[in-house]
Amino acid sequence: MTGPLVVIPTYNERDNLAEIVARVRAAVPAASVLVVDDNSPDGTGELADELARADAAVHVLHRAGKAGLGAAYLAAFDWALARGHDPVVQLDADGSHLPEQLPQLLAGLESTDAAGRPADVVIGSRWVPGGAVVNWPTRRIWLSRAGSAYSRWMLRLPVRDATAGYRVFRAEALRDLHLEEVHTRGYVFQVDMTWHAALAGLRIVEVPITFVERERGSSKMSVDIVLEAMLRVTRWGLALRFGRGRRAGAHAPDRRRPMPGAARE
Ligand SMILES: Nc1nc2c(ncn2[C@@H]2O[C@H](COP(=O)(O)OP(=O)(O)OP(=O)(O)O)[C@@H](O)[C@H]2O)c(=O)[nH]1
Ligand SMILES: [Mg+2]
Repeated sequence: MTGPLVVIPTYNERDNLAEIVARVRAAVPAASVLVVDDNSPDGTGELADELARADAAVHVLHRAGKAGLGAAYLAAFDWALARGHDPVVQLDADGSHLPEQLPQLLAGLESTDAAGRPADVVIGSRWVPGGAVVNWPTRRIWLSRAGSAYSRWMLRLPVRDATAGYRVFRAEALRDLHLEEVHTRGYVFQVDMTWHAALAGLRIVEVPITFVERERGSSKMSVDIVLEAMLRVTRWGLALRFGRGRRAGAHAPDRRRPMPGAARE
């Protein structure tokens, strides 16, 4: 059981799940799906089980309770690596990430740089030329752009959309980026993963996507989440500048392939 795995974390996505799974399976028939449900009270987990019974390429990881997006993904990465899946895709259940664009993201892995190096990580990006956001209020656009710009500047990240949630990782990249050092569990997890990918010297490529605001179900985004992200990024950025060498807890500098512009001491 190898090949690509699309991980879909869910918390109360009963109205969205069946459609998104069907769209993923239609867009990339070779890809398996792993739904990671945090014991959603609305019955998303039971629905996921039904979908898994109907399609052998659909799997479900049930978790005890809501522990955050990052925790769900870290569990999913272990699951994927243990079973030999490659690459591993992150995709929201709410329809914001179009499965129909997944072939473009997967193709991004093969795009080479001047030295002939393929990508290790592909980010589906709203903020590169060709990227777009549909149905977002202006204030949400600015919040996202500002968050990305701040993270980019603070952590010297080589990406425009540091908070994006639509991503592809080579299995090898997940092994190289020191997941055991990723301690965030909320949405800042996405920035944390970008930061660790950069620290590990991985080649990150951004592919433009059209991001569509959810139509059904409710957002789990809150002021607390935004504040947590700002605080963490500020702390990491300060440690990067003024700490002794690198941020506390960062892994040893075994960067295989140093990347211009990547965060470094
Ligand atoms: N397993 C799990 N999934 C989660 C958790 N929090 C959010 N999710 C899922 O993660 C994905 C992204 O969450 P959203 O609520 O859409 O967050 P968002 O896209 O930043 O916010 P909106 O733009 O308002 O939708 C969705 O598929 C959620 O169901 C969690 O604690 N555990
Ligand atoms: Mg969403």
